[in-house]
Amino acid sequence: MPSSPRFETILFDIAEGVATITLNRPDRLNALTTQMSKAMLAALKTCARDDHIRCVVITGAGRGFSAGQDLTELAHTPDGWTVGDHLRHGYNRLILAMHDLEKPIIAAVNGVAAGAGLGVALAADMRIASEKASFVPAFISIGLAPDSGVSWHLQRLAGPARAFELLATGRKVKAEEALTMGLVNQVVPAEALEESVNALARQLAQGPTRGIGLTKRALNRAATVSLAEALDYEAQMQDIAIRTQDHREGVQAFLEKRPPQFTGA
Ligand code: T3D
Repeated sequence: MPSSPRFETILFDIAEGVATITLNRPDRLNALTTQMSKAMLAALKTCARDDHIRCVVITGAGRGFSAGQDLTELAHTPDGWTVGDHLRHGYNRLILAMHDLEKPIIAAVNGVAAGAGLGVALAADMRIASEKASFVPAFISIGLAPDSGVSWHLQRLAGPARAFELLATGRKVKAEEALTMGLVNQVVPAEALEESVNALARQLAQGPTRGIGLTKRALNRAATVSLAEALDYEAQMQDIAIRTQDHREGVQAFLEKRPPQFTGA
């Protein structure tokens, strides 16, 4: 079993095939610093490399998920850096790493997810929200346009009219409304969040990891191409999936009328 790498500002824990990244600045509602987004990116690279890790959970310590960019740091970008540079070196890499990781990512949204914190939550493959969670597209409240992939993800999840409304007004969306909008998969009582997420994460971590990764690739591709191209890409993914051990095990288990034992290979 691999040991868990140590980072400052985030906690990184690996157990039973599940890596948990906990944003860990609870007194600042886990507002994101440059150091923190670098640590998250390093943790995601470990998740990509390590075959023992078959599912990733991202959550926040304390009462918040993440309040987005730390606004005290935003005021102190290095000389000569534009905010665009900061985004290109930080959040853009982080959001793309989440998008490209061929393993499932669950955001366990324990509290408020604002600005770039909303971007991180929306870039996960699934969101399980505590009933205490809320979603705040905080950008416009400080005169900014969306970043961290929020323009891309929010309109795909909630539709363009709702995305515009939320991004243009900055209105807070509570957990139950987020569920009706399709922003989250499930809302659970705060005290049940950890167990609900753990159960789902363990289930995914025991699944056919390569098939799940190829599913993620197919969905990502289908979001931006024509039907003909999506069909062709599905065929390519299936050519890969059919050669996995887990495919063989799935068929064998079906024929033998027993539960499959997937290994991720
Ligand atoms: O450089 C770039 O890359 C640009 C990228 C920008 C991406 C972005 O994320 S822009 C959006 C940045 N985020 C915000 O503007 C959100 C600011 N925060 C809030 O609006 C509210 O805090 C929340 C709605 C998120 C939560 O409200 P509430 O009432 O539950 O908590 P609070 O009392 O406001 O916050 C608790 C503490 O956290 C408080 O500190 P204190 O007074 O107890 O010492 C507050 O100042 C601090 N905090 C909250 N958000 C941030 C923050 N500190 C620094 N940065 C924050 N973003």
